[in-house]
Amino acid sequence: MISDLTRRKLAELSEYVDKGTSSGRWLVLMHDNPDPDSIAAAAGLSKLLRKVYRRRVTTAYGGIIGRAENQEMVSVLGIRVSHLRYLNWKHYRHFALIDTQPRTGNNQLPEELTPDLVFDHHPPRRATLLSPFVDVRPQYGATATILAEYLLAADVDIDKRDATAFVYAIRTETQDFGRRYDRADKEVYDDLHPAADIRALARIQSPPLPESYYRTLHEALEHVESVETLVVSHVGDVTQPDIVPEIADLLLRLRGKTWSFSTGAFEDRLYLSIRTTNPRADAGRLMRRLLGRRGKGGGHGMMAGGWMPLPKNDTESRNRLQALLTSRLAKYLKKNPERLAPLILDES
Ligand SMILES: [Mn+2]
Repeated sequence: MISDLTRRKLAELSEYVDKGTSSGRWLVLMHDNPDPDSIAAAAGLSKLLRKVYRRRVTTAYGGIIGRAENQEMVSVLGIRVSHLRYLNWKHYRHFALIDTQPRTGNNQLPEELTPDLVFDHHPPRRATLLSPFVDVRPQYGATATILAEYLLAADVDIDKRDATAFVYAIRTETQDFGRRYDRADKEVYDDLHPAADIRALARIQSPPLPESYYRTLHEALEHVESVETLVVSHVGDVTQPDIVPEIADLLLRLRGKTWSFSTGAFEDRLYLSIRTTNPRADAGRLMRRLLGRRGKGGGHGMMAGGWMPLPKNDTESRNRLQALLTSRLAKYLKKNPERLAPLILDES
């Protein structure tokens, strides 16, 4: 089940960590607003560094763990993660980026720092190649799959909590294998599923939700617009940015629609999310085109995310920006933005 590629990369990693690094502290850094994939993968890498290479490791993130499900995952599984605001970069000798890459704009690694290790499944970027050890597999559905393979190849014990985290990561990241995935994702999933805690999984999947969740959802549903197969909704200030992709996912399930787009404001940024059901599409490229030089973002073929600065977050200028982005996206998708019309949801 463990591919030759993983065995080769593990040997390369051992060579690098054993001979190319000091015994100083490691910082394993996830992307901002970490999702289950980055949380499980980061926990996996931290375990590998501790158990196999006897290194001292801190697992960290920037932004917020926003979704109730993700907070539940961390607390139910007792995963130890620290927010960067409580850490000092100077205390760390070595750095690893996980489920993200240098200069993507979705992690807090300072630009002048080159990470020792990069593990990811997003399309490879030029800045990543400067790192001494890189394992980027864009064909994989989840970064967690890569790290699970390393632990298996290194014969590190995968306990019930680890197995649960990996299973949940692969499930959410591939939307229960409804999205693009590699055979490796399915193999790791099938291998670890019997060891996972199904009660914990159930709790993680349906945690209590805050009122703000329903409030934002209500606002989003009140403002749905559509032209042909594109469906769009924008909201104002949100209490956590992860609700924006959640809205895009929900809209994409509307019958007859193949593209969805949502945005929402958090602090001084407008967060954007694009989803499509078209497996041949390149949502990441569309997102970068939409953001231009003003924002940062990217993604895979069928899903993409990003943000742009909101210098003025008053309702009027925000509305104007949201309308402009919608009409631009409609044009990219060869749909007439003039024909964008509200979707009336209360008609029976
Ligand atoms: Mn991921």
